[in-house]
Amino acid sequence: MTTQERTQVGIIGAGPAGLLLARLLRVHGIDSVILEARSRDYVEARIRAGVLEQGTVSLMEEAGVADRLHREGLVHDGVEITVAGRRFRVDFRELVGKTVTVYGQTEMTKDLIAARLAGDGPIVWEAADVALHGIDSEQPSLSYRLAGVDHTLVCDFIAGCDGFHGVSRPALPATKSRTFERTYPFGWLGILADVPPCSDELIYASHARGFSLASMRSPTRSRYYIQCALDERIEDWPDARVWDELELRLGSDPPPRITRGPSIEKSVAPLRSFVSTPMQHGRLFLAGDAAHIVPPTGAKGLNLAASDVHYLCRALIAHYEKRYDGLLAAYSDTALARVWKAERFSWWMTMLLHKLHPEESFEAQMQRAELDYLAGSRAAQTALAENYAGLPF
Ligand code: FAS
Ligand code: PHB
Repeated sequence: MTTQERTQVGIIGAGPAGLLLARLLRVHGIDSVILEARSRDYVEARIRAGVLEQGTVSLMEEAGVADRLHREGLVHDGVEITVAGRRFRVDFRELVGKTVTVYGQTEMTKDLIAARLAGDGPIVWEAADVALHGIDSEQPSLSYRLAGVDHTLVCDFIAGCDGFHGVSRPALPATKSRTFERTYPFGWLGILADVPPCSDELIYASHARGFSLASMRSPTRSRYYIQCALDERIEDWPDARVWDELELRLGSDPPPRITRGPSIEKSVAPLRSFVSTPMQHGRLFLAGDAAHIVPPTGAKGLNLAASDVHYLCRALIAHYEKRYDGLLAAYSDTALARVWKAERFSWWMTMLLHKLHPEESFEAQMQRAELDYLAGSRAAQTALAENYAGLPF
């Protein structure tokens, strides 16, 4: 027996993209249903991004879920960059009049789920075998299984917000899709610990031993990353070894006040640049990691999901409120214009700061020259600030 339901927008995925889209649609009176493969506990336990651009903060305000973000988020005017132990600061507020907000993706997800469940509409948790049907028709549908019962959700549009490993992107006709990809020969070992951050702002560090990043989640919770080999095993990195390596890589000018403590999460993530074009076909629209991935060096992944959602939501509102489909037709081109600039910046930051080349190679000299230029050039720092703080939507 199959149970049939109906909604205006069927959303696959309860990550930031799916949740933010659902919330913004609700604010404009548009119904949606979210189908999520995992449990609520699993989704709310994921540790991921930490830096929100002003545009993302504005979308959370528009969605009416920014109260805790404003109470607990840390507004940062800039970042520090350390090169072989020597540190300089890039002042976003002074250079481009913008700031970023440090607020974990985990918290953003919890805020959006709470708003959703307060009456916006259903999130179907642990929806199994989600499949897309009729995306070329005017009445696409999603089938899924829940607790052994087959369901069909008939909708006007499908939003594929199911991340890099989801089922949406493969549903686009392969003959009409092109993918662009760059993988990197290293990963990031991330550690989360309930210790005070070593600095008031983030520190991106380039060092002969490899890249490291000092970030945070709150005045009492720190998030650190070190560049590592792709095949690194977590069991080879006891906490003490991670803390020792961070002290070596984060420089000594002045030495950061690293407070040690037991890790509450430790993992290795690969880095990748990836874009699948176009981001739409028929009544299916991709948003977020379902369509593109950036290396986290530029803190763009979550923020790109937000700008995709901004464009898609604006287009759906025009369809329902004005019967105008021009923005829907232009969605992929509009979103990709911003995606490609963020892909470039994330690739540039990654190539600039990571140990990639033999010490005495020409490429290592070019890296050092670019870092030296960045350290002393207002123009170069303005370009970094403009991209890091977020290009306009
Ligand atoms: P997500 O992957 O977050 O969400 C997709 C959702 O769809 C998930 O809940 C998944 O369970 C669900 N789903 C998947 N397949 C499904 C199916 N078949 N049916 C139903 N549901 C399905 N970005 C940064 O800016 N800074 C960072 O430091 C950073 N660190 C990261 C670390 C890791 C390990 C990873 C994987 C990503 C990181 N990112 C970071 C990027 C990350 O934040 C993403 O950009 C962000 O989660 C994108 O959000 P979504 O597009 O919603 O995708
Ligand atoms: C994080 O806090 O997780 C973070 C911050 C900035 C980045 C990547 C990750 O570039």
